[in-house]
Amino acid sequence: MAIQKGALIGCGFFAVNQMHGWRDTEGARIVAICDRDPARLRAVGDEFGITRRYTSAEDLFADGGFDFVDIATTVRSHRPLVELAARYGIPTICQKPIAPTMEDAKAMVAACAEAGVPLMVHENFRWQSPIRAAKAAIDSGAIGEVFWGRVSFRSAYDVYSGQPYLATGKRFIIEDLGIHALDIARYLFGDVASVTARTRRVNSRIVGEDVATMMLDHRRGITSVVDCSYATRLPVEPFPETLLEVDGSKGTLRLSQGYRLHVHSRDGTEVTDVEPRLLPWASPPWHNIQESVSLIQQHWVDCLRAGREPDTSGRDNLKTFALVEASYRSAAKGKTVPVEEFLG
Ligand code: NAD
Ligand code: 89V
Repeated sequence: MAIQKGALIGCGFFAVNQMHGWRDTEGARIVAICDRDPARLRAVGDEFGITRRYTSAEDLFADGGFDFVDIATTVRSHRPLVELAARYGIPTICQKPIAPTMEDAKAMVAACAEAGVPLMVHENFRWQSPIRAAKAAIDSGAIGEVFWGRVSFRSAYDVYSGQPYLATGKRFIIEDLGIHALDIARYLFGDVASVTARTRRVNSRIVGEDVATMMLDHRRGITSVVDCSYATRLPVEPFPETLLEVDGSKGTLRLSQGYRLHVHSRDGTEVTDVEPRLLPWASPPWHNIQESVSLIQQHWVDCLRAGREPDTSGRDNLKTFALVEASYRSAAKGKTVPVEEFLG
């Protein structure tokens, strides 16, 4: 099988994980990188031995010589870069959040569809191995028919030092972190009809909300609560673990802190250690997220080769992004918001 050659745009904080992930990915390799900041371009180019370096995405695409592009820039540049890739007919991965608005997100998905190029959103949290272990346990039928769930991410970890832009945006935790938890809720419990949300800012040094609670009415009749906080000081800091509670007709599932998966059914309680692998380049506590980067990137290459739509395609991700939009609208209006308002 031919190796898929990739280009990566945006050599910042998170892209380093993606570059490590690409080194591990079977069937792909990065041949060119781009960042408008020459210092960041040099740092990543030198660390990963990439000699083709660009400070302009237009120049990168004009030179070509790659089969896909991985866009790892922050949200404002996602639409122009995805549309540029579509104009060049290049299959594209775009980091989350897909866009700042639903209008932009839909335009990006439409541009790729019209150009006939695959678009995957780098929505990696559902690729975390503890989340996949929980999904496999639910799908095994061990806890029966699910009727209630909770996806929870509560922490006081200083995310602002690595990602200073998180402190400055009008929107914060739902758009940046809640988006992952909302996607996990969709992954585990199915698509959502309506959302009721409440938000708060506890940390006065940031602009956006750092606490959010969302109640989701899933189309399959399941109710779930998605809650996230960066203002929650706990005796043992859980960052970046997403915890789960799932109740079913025959039992319960809990993914608790320390990567412990409890499946309780009539047969008893099984407790499994589902801590993710520590990849050679990974550094705790980030290893959970870092492993999921490798897994989603391998999924991309496998889908590209098989001509299959990725699980978190642009099309699929509109349904997750609609939950973000619905949550902000619900919190602003103090009302339950139908998700259809954003997808129609
Ligand atoms: P960052 O600011 O550290 O890096 C972004 C880089 O992109 C910068 O170096 C900047 O110069 C470059 N850039 C921006 N626009 C560009 C353009 N038009 N052309 C070329 N270069 C451009 O940001 P980050 O923390 O690495 O975040 C990047 C993205 O990754 C964000 O969308 C963020 O939400 C996402 N992210 C995802 C995860 C995850 O687990 N999936 C974790 C962290 C960050
Ligand atoms: O996913 C993200 O974009 C990151 C982090 C994992 C720290 O929340 O901001």
